[in-house]
Amino acid sequence: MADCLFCGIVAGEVPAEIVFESERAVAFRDVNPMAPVHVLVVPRRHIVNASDVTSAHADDVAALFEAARAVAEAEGIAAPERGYRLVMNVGADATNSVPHLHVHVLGGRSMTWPPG
Ligand code: DGP
Repeated sequence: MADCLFCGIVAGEVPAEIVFESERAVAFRDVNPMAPVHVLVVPRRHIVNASDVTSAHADDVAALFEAARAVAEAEGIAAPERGYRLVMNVGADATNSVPHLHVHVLGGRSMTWPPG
């Protein structure tokens, strides 16, 4: 989609440190990491956010979770030995800033609950 930052990364038009790619998903390091491992997993297909997901996106959403697991394994934070947090922000109160569906994969340190 034109003017979408993450579509630009998926297309290779915007630089990013890509750590995993599959047919339907791309993973790259967050430019502003909140943890030793902070990777964003996005569908290649433009979907605005989690509240826009329908059954028509089932393959894309499955690909997101498969990619997140692959990232966790590659980064050495997979459960049960370590563990990680998956976050999807939706809307202003959640500080959602990029309107292209993405999962934050956060790990490499102990997390607090509830989140701040
Ligand atoms: P969210 O709040 O869930 O919309 O998070 C968007 C994330 O995207 C935020 O953690 C920072 C990251 N981000 C913003 N611009 C860029 C960029 O140009 N490159 C990369 N790699 N990450 C970005």
